[in-house]
Amino acid sequence: VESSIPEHMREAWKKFSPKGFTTKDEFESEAVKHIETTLARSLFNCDELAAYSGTALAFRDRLIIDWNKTQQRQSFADQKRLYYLSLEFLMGRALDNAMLNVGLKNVAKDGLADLGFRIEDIIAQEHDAALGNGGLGRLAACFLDSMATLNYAAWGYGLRYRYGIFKQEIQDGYQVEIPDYWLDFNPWEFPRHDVSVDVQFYGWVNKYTNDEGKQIVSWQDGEIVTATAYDVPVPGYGTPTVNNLRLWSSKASSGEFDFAKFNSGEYESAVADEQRAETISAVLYPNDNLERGKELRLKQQYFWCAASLHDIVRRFKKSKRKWSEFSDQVAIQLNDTHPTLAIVELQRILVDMEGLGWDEAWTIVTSTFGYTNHTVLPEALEKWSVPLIQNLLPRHLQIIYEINLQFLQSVEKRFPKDRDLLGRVSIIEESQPKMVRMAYLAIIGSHKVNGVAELHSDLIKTTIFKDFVKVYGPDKFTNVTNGITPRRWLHQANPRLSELIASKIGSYEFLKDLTLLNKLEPFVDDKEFKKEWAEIKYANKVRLAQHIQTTKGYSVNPKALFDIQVKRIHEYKRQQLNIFGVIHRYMAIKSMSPEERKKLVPRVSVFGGKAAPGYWMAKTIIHLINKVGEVVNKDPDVGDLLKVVFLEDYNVSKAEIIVPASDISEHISTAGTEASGTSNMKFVLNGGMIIGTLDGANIEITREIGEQNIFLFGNLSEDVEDLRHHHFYGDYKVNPELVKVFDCIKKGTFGDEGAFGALISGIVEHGDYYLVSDDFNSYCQTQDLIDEAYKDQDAWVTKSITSVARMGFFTSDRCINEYADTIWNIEPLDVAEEKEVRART
Ligand code: 73E
Repeated sequence: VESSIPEHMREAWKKFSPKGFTTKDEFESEAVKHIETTLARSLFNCDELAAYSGTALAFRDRLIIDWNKTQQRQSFADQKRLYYLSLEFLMGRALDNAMLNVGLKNVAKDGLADLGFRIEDIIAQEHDAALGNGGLGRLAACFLDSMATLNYAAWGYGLRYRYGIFKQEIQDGYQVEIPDYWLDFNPWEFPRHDVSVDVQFYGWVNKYTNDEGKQIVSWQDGEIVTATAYDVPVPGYGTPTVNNLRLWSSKASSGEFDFAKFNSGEYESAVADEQRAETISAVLYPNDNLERGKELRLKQQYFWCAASLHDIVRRFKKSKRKWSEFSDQVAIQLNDTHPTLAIVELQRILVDMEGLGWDEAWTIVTSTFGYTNHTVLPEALEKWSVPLIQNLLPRHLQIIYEINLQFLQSVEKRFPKDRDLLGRVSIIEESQPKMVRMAYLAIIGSHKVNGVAELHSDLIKTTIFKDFVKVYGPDKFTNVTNGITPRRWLHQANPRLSELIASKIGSYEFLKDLTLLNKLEPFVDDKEFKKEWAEIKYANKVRLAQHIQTTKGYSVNPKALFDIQVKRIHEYKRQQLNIFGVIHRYMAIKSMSPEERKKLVPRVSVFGGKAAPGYWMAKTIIHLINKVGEVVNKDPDVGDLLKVVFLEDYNVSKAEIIVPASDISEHISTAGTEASGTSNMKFVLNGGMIIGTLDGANIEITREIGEQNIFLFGNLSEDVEDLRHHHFYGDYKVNPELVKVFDCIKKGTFGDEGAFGALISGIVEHGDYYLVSDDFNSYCQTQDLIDEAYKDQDAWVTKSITSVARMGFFTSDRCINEYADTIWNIEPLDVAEEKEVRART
């Protein structure tokens, strides 16, 4: 590794380079130093926020040391790297995670106690980094954790949004969105003002032949926006590896913010230019599983892809290797189609800027990229209008057409008689206006395409991408079932359970090799162990009940069955089925005698999740849940037997409280619609049961934990199409029990009945696309089975322990190793030596 410091002067550097604290005293000294100097506060005005800041800065210093070393080690090792391109990284809080990963949480806890603070209060000061919508963004965060923990040389590339996902408030039962400005104090990011890339938009394409007779293509006279890098350290668990997440921020390029404009009196227009540039990275689009084709979104996508690609290419060029070795050094994974323009951009760099021939360049491109599909929902599949791309990225549109031409010619050669096939696989949809189908471009530009759970990977091969299976053969398509990091979703969220498990199986090794959980199974009949297991679940429920008390202002009984559905609000996820089931239960209770009521299992139904601001039907579902809660929770006939709670502003840090507290969680999407789901894994790993459909990863969870340990219901994905058809053309009748629920709503039981009309008519009159009525019976019956099963607490705890013991497969470590072996072709870096050095010092 090169250095500008002469050899004989390096001793001084080495002597004084910081080692980082390891003891309680050293931690206190570092934290107090930061509070008194960096923050200019003192003993007399150090509140919890200042204590958080001091603690975070102390841990940050420690991370930076390992981070710098990791980056040096990775440059030196000169191995192939993986770049994970994702528009979303839903990281949540960093401090707790950093403390656990470097193994110094107890040191900090004791140190903070010395200084007069409780560590939980300090951790709770941190603002979530909420640069994502839901499962897709959180998956990216779990992947970063696993890649660092497994010592892969891997970088994340994303956008540094000034506003993450909005904060949700409920007013009068309605969702209200509040902007999430989160950058006031963010010790976890490092601006790299020396790392920037100029990105061009608009302009025109100039083609000419130069003096040597060579075809030159130049894209010129566009607007330039500068991308500046902000780096976030990503520590692995129990390893010196700290990887890098690079987020790009936009600002007007210095050329653009033109002093000439000032001088000629155009001050306002100069400022306006500046603002327009900054708008690109200003806000995360708050839509989950929905694409709306907004120009600014396309600008975000290109801005981020171009900056990342230029950064990657710049790093490769430093190695002075031949271009043909590019894909031996670089693997790029596309998290959904959002970064598909990276394919076009790399082709442009190689052909237009580096002068490679088209075919040579295209071979490099296709061996570099892998594409992960996360959804089959038609409204989520990205399509961009040709005129929009033509205007914003004129050269890229030409390249897309060229890619399409070459591809279609190759298809025509292999299937000369199939004219329809050409139309079906064309990147360009021949509509008015024409559209670019991003998923097709991503498939054609990648060497592997994967789905995120077995059923989903089968579905994409037989439905949306079936023509591409015909063209490429089945081997281009593969499955990598999603996973979650057990560090955050077990050890951090549920420390007592993690400790109990460690005490039984002898160590915390299971956090690095989750299959070791199977060592728990021999203990399923251990009375004392079962008692502690149940006590921990109860304590977690008490904690959630306290959270409900402080945020909602009413109490729920922690002895009741906690039934939880937290995820984005979406018709396909069917929160409406859940709330209709709750109303059904409410009506049943109302009709019972006091004696009958005594036999019931008390239940708390917890909902949480955000609706996209423009998704009116999802907002109506939130409204209904809240209105049902208002009525049920104060009904004296009901008392503790049923409570309905809508938790506001569901996010990662709240999930860490909610997930460990469930008895049952709901994963009830219409079969075939939820690609994987990942919270299903989190809930089971924390000892909760699932009520679910045969959809996404529920199917593999069932296979692993056993059918007797999950509550499945509903129609199968292979029957969905026929059922939908039947709704329109058969003798379709809404389930009579559901009709009673609708009548109850229409009577005005939950206030203004008109407010919920669309929810009902969608089912009764408009074909019930999500099969709520078809699945209602089976759903309610299964809920009854759950009540029965819950009465036998001993058998319930057996199910819980057995399930946890069999969840080893669902770690994101397994998932990342599969990507590394079958898609990226990368090996972990050896850090044994580094660990030894650290142990000695
Ligand atoms: O089933 C989940 C899956 O577990 C799926 O809906 C989600 O990705 C998770 C992780 O694989 C997802 N999100 C999006 N598409 N699939 C999406 C689409 C557009 C914008 C934002 C998110």
